[in-house]
Amino acid sequence: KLQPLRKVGIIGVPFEKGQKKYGVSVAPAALRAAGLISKLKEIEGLDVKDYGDIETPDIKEVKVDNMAHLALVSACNKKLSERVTQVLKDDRIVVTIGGDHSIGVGTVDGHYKVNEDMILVWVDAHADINTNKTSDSGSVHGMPVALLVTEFRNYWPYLPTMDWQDPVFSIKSLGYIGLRSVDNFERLAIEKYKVPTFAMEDVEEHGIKNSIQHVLQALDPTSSRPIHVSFDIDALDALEAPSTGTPVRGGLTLREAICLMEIVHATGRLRAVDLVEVNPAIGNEKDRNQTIEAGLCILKAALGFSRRGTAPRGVLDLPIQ
Ligand code: EXY
Ligand code: MN
Ligand code: MN
Repeated sequence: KLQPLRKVGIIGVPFEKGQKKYGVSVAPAALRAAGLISKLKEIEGLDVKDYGDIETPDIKEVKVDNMAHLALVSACNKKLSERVTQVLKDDRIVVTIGGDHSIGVGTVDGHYKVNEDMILVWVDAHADINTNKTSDSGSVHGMPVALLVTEFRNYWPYLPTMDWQDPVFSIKSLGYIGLRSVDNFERLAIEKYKVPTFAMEDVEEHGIKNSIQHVLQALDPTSSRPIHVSFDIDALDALEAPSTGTPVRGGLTLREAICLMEIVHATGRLRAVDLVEVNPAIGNEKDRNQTIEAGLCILKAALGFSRRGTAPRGVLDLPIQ
């Protein structure tokens, strides 16, 4: 049986070539400057180690139809995957700070190599399951799920530079929460493969608590499998997290996101969490601070911070005069 882990490893990924806007690459630095490490260390009993940033080498681009910067995306994710594997082998929960959502390829690939029975909860306004044939934008941050799942093999052409990544993760181990901007073929994929999906109207109907519980139950009825949460900050309503590249109104509140993460934490089976698409270069200072603060709250909830507060350990009374 999986035991709760109280050790975490942080990886920063200053990468933004999976989409077109400047700024998502500065998120790891901005989150660190906002006290990410020290705030996580304040959580009772949590051992935090910073594994630093993944640097992407300067390499020659390859040409693939409707797929921008594939060689760079690939190089970054290859290094990231190896680092994620290392952190998990060190017996730590891996916390990856993006970067755009194309880095989900590396985090899930690296996690799968350690825990083949992992389940993946993709929390996002978008489904990120386009192929280069179905994508309107050609941006790889809209494609990571399609690259990862073995059932999609035949929908892809040969992808130069991607030989290191053999898609072995099954779409049967994937669930979605927060969707509200889904392309036609993405919806077809969700229906064809019966992906447990709580889009915003489903969250509306069932509440956030039942939504995440249903997804976890559907993917893992015996409550025994390691959990990976890939959290795109644009899952939050654009009013709560304005500094992001593809904002969509009508999303989760920060309270709902915290609640979701608290439930995942309570399982004791969280092994990997990604926080992606924070873009400190979008909006004004208030927008930036609000978005970063929301990101920190979400990570803290995932790692055991309690809104109820925590009494000092082993102490039975207040200090006497
Ligand atoms: N579905 C659209 C596309 O493929 O271009 C939008 C994708 C946005 C992806 C973001 C960050 O989650
Ligand atoms: Mn995304
Ligand atoms: Mn998104």
